[in-house]
Amino acid sequence: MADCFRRPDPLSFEGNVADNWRIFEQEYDIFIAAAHHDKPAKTRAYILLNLAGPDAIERERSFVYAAEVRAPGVKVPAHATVVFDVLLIDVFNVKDDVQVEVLHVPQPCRRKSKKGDFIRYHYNGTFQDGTLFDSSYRRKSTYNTFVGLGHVIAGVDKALLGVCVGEKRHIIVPPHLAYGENGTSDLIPGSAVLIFDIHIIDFHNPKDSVDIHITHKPLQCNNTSTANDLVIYHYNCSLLDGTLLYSSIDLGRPAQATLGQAEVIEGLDQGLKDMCVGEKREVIVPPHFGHGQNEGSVVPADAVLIFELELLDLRKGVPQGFLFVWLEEIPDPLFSSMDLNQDGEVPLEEFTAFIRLQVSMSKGRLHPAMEVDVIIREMFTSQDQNADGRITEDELRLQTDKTIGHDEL
Ligand SMILES: [Ca+2]
Ligand SMILES: [Ca+2]
Repeated sequence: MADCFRRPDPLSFEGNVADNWRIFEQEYDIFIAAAHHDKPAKTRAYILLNLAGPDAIERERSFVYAAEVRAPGVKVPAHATVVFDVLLIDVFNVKDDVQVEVLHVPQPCRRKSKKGDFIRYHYNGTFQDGTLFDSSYRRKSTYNTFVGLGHVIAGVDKALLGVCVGEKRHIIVPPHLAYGENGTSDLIPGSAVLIFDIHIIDFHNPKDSVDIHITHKPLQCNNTSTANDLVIYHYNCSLLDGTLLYSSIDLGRPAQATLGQAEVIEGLDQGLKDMCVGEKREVIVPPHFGHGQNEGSVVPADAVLIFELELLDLRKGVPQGFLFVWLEEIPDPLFSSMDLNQDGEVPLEEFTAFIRLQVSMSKGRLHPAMEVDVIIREMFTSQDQNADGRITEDELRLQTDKTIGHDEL
């Protein structure tokens, strides 16, 4: 039957169609939806000719059709031979399934779509005579839907299963797997065979996690990124069809972010963790770890993103809300350690010298994403409670951080 689904050459014939039925009957066990070919497409009255049993009800329906298209005021006399002028529009068999021709499968194909996935695809929809009835390209927006759950016509729903990202398919959907005998609105006439050329842009499953592929791991990897660290990195962010959305190269400088503090989308935050300097990765971020259903100026709604990452530098961090942490035991007594000249008060210069000394001896760590002088001045200001420009012993307070188990300045 496969050949029956090739778009037929328009088959126009005049004369008594009953004679022509016989011709078809010998060749096909098919239905033909036929139309009066000199009427404009939108006003075509479709009829069904059952070529398997041309003497049955379908013939009566043909007569109704003949009556409908007659000139106004003209009656079809009883026992008249009705002459049809027929153009072959669609050919299909009620037993036919959707027919799928795979035109292109990109390699590698990480995985194939399955029931419950959410898919974004472009398509052109045409009738068998080549008329375009719908196109996502014309709307400049992909069609987005769940697969295999009956959200689209049965034929398309089935043809969207088992596809790869980037795959192109030519699919032919018989009317019983599309809009049936009735069609829909003005767009699809009854009993129409629909042809879709589809291009899969991406798909994901709502249960997908962030997919991390390490593409280069340096031999030396002692220190890896974790929450609160400042990471400095290059990145490209693209859609799965290869469209580049953002690139740190275009910005002219590397990007930076403090991990674990919602400075970047969650998927990127995850993708930048446990990374060592010099490491390269490909990170695939499903929309629920990205921009979700929000349509951005650059990122389409429900889009899967792919990041190519290279970690350039890593500065170990401090817990959220802190400016400085001790890496060793706090000097005891703290105030007299800080009061370098032992005059009973600590002005900003002395405080700065003390903190810088702790950092240079790796006894303490400052917030990695801020200017050192800015942090130290902020720390000083919060300790100098009466704001007279010096810290005294009774002013000094420590802040408790339960996550690292001791008190901090
Ligand atoms: Ca002093
Ligand atoms: Ca003071």
